[in-house]
Amino acid sequence: LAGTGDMERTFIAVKPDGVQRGLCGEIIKRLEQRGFHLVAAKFLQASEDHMKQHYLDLKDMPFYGGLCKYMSSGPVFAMVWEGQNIVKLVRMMLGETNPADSKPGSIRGDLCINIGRNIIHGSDTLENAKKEVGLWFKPEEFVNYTSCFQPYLYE
Ligand code: IDP
Ligand code: MG
Repeated sequence: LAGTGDMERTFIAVKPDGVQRGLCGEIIKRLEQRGFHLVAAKFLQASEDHMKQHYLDLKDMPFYGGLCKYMSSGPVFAMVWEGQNIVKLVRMMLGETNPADSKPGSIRGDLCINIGRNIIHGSDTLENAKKEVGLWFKPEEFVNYTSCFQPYLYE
């Protein structure tokens, strides 16, 4: 986006529990209302191998196998959003990994209860965001367009 130096992209996915519970719209609404800019999206069922790759950093955790199975058991809504400082801001919007520790007002604090069913993924660092965006999306899947809100969101 013109006139703004620190634009970032982050990878966000509504997990199978969030899709089943009909929360895609609510999650997209919150990201839109914050002012973030959607640049890619797709609705798919990921393979277990794909989820193992996505969660590779957690391969030694006891819940890794179950997590990857669960994440590939049903549809996910995968998206890339853009905005200034978006990686950190989205992590704040998500709340904590455990919904029980997430403040009201956050997505997990408002919409879910259990750590294994916490409805949404968001990249935790800019470096991981770049990896995840590349793992989930091909270059031709991005849409380039200018948001008419841009001069009212950024100085
Ligand atoms: P994050 O999603 O907040 O980044 P991570 O630590 O990266 O959290 O863990 C990835 C996902 O693994 C979590 O969102 C959650 O679904 C699951 N998870 C994390 N810790 C546990 C656990 O202790 N038990 C079961 N599932 C867990
Ligand atoms: Mg994580």
